[in-house]
Amino acid sequence: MTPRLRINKVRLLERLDEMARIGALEAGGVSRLSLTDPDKQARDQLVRWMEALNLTVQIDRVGNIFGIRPGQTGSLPVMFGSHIDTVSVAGKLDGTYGVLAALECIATLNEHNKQTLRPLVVAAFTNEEGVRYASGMLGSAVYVGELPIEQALDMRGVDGSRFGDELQRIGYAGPMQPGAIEPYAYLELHIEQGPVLDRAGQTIGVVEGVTGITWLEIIVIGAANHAGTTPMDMRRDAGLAAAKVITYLREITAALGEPQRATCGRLSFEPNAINVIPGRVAFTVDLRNPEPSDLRRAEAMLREYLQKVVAEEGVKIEVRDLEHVQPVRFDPLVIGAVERAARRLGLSYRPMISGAGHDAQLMAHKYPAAMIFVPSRDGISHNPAEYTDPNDLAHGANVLLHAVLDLATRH
Ligand code: HGY
Ligand code: MN
Ligand code: MN
Repeated sequence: MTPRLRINKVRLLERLDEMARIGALEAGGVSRLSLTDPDKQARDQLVRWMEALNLTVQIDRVGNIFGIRPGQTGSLPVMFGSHIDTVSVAGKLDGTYGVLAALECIATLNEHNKQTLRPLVVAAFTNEEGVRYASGMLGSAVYVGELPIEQALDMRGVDGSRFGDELQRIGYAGPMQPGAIEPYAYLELHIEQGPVLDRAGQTIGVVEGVTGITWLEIIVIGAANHAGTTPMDMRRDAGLAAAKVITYLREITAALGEPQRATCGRLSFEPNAINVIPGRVAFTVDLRNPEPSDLRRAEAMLREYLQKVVAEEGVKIEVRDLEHVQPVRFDPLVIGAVERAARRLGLSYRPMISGAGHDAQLMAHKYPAAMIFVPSRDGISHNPAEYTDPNDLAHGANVLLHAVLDLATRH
């Protein structure tokens, strides 16, 4: 075990800055929705960096990108990475940090000419965020066989585009069968995106599991009508009905208590005119809980309340299931490698459960996996104000390096 090995912080920060210039927004932050041109540019940049590090690059049929470094044996590889697509107005760290830190680990091993027993594979999964194609963690879900490839390729984006066509357009419809590389273990380094480490003043999150996620789209059908002439008792106001449901989300979280979360993130009115009662409203609900039975209860409470609103407001309501991701508990062997690395590096650490979804959550459904967190200042993420102290970025990358070495040097 080469305990003194450390990543090169300056090189990591330079790559992060270079990647943040791709899809940079005037007002700050980045926007690289999956399969858009900025996503393509970021993918091209990643592939160039992988090739410069002598990694063999493989692309699979849903655009997942893998950089392979041979081991001294042909045993199952240690895979580590994350995603480089972003939400619509993002910071520069969510996902990208985990992929670029993985590259930095490879660069460090190369320059010290350090071989590992097991091959190493750096991974970047397609469409983790699910903002354009509303099935988050799509690339990893296909990878572990939970989402059929054809269903993924036929998926329609919020902009009406077809996933498979966009993948072809940007040149990332690869030949490799998703799942062709079976990892011995999968590790993902990620910013926490919440306030726990920052508040506790601790450096490393040894992530032991990830919350469950339910994404729904709710369509309310009422009757567009005149805002002035229509008496209040004659309305079928889809806007008011939607507002009641969105407000009810707080009653669900109050009833279930922490760590139940409920969010309406996307809403559209039709015809969206100041003097017309909305005839149709579409909005999303994001429910989260690490306890499967509580997540089911939250969803049941919501569906029951929808019936109440239908009766009260004389509207019709349709519910579209966008995504149901099971909560996971990670593998003790991989968690142990993370904890040993943090301890050896003399870093403060704590066990945690992730409130954000991650590709590691899908990978854990099939392979031993775990995650490493570093603090997010004020717990902010999915926002250009997302920030992690550069020293913490380096600490996280060193924990990744040593956890990978721990796993890659064992039979
Ligand atoms: O939504 C999530 O939790 C993740 O950021 N995709
Ligand atoms: Mn992420
Ligand atoms: Mn995210």
